[in-house]
Amino acid sequence: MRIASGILASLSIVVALSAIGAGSVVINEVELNPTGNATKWAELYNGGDEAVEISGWVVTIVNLPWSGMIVVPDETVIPAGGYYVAEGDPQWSQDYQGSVTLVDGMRMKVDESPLIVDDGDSDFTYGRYPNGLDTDQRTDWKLMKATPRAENALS
Ligand SMILES: [Ca+2]
Ligand SMILES: [Ca+2]
Repeated sequence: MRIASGILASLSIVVALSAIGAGSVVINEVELNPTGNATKWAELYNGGDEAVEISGWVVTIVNLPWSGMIVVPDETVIPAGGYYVAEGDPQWSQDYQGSVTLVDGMRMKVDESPLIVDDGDSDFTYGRYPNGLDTDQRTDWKLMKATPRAENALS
C-alpha cells in the first residue's frame, strides 16, 4: 500500500507540473486571411517561466462546416517567452473567418480564440494585446500588423 500511494503521489506531481506548463501557452495571434493565396497560420506563445513541449498538440481553425487541423510535429518545444507558428495547408479555402482551438497531446483544451473575422486580405492579423493577454474576453484581441514569431504590437 505504501509503495502504491507513493507512486500515486508521484503521478499527481507529474500531472500537476504538466498542467502548469500547458497553462502558460496561448493562441497569441491568428492570420485567417493572408495577402493573396498565402497560408493561414496561428502563432502560439509561451508566457511561462519554463519551456513547454508541444509535440502532438493540435491547432484547429473552425469555420463550420469546414475545419482545418494542424498537428505540431514531434520534438517541438517552445522555450519560456518563445513562439511557435503553426502553418495551415496552402490548399485550404480562402474564407476569412473562424475560431481557433488548441488542444494538447491528451486532447485537453489549452486555449480557444473568439470568432475572428479578418476580411482585409492583407498582412493584418488578430492577436492578443498586450502580448499574451488572456482574460477570456474578446477585448484581449486586437487588429494589428502581423508579427509572426515576435511580440504582438499595435501598428
Ligand atoms: Ca490578414
Ligand atoms: Ca506575434
